[in-house]
Amino acid sequence: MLLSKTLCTLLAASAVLLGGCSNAAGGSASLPAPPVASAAPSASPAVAAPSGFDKTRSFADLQTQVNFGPRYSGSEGYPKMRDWLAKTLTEAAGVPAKKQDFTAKPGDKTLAMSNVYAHINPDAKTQVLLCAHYDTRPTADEEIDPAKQKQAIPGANDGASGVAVLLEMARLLKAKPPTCGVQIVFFDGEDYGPGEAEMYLGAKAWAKSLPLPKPTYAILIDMIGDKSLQIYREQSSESFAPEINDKVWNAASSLNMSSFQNTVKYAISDDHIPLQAVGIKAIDLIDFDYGPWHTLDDTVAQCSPDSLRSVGDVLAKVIYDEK
Ligand code: 1BN
Ligand code: ZN
Repeated sequence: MLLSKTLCTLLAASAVLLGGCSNAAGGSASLPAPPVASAAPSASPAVAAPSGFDKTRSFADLQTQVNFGPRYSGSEGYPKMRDWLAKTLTEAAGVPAKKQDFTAKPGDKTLAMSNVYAHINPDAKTQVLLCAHYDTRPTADEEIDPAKQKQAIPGANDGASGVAVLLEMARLLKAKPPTCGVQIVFFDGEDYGPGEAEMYLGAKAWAKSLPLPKPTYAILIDMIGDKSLQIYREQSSESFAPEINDKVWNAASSLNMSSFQNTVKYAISDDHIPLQAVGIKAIDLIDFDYGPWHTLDDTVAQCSPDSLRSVGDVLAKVIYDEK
């Protein structure tokens, strides 16, 4: 069964469901307001200074990935992406990136896949897992033209955006080490498909063997680079780990991030579900109101450096606030 907006797992959150399964782009969302640094100490709570997240470098990482072409196991761009990712993560985090190799059997295929990860500050008591998928969907299922449906998506937002934010996070954490430990994990096979039985393959492999110690909690980011960024609390995250959603939305509020909407909107199946299944408090930050979802129009032109920075600044606040 193919995924579609009308069948999508979405749903539930009836009272707060504002837009059903539609995800028309170009809605009324506005770009996030940049954090304002206060000039002098004051009695009122200061607005936090920007984290140092370099949105230009992060956006360049997004562009680099798209330049590889489609990035699913078996594609030409896949080994280029995987090897670039391991090298770039190693340099960014200042610790060697590792690979968790696994064999996936989607449908009648047998495919080699790899999760790529690094562990910063492994001896800390609190361990936060930050994750994103680096593969891209082999089929543009949401195109209307059947000929286009057979083509692979560019995956600028759905794939490259999450990776771009976490690589820049790794650079931040290297420059200014956090008190907590941070596990950065890039999942393969999230979007293989066509149906959900052939998706979330890297997250399932990770959850099965947990190559790193079980984290205190996990934050997944997916499709967070679009120009009109609006991130709502996701329903499964809210049900399973409301306190982690609270950490994120409190951080967003303290940074005056208008792109973080403090209501539940969608229930999305994603890589956080296999993590939750093994008892990890995992949430998904995702902007599912994205018109070009699973189409050939999921391009760099749909994405914005400011959106990457908004998410990076919020994640940085969450991480640096951990003791
Ligand atoms: C997220 C990005 N997903 C796929 N690409 C997961 C998903 C599955 C989203 C089903 C909606 C419906
Ligand atoms: Zn996708």
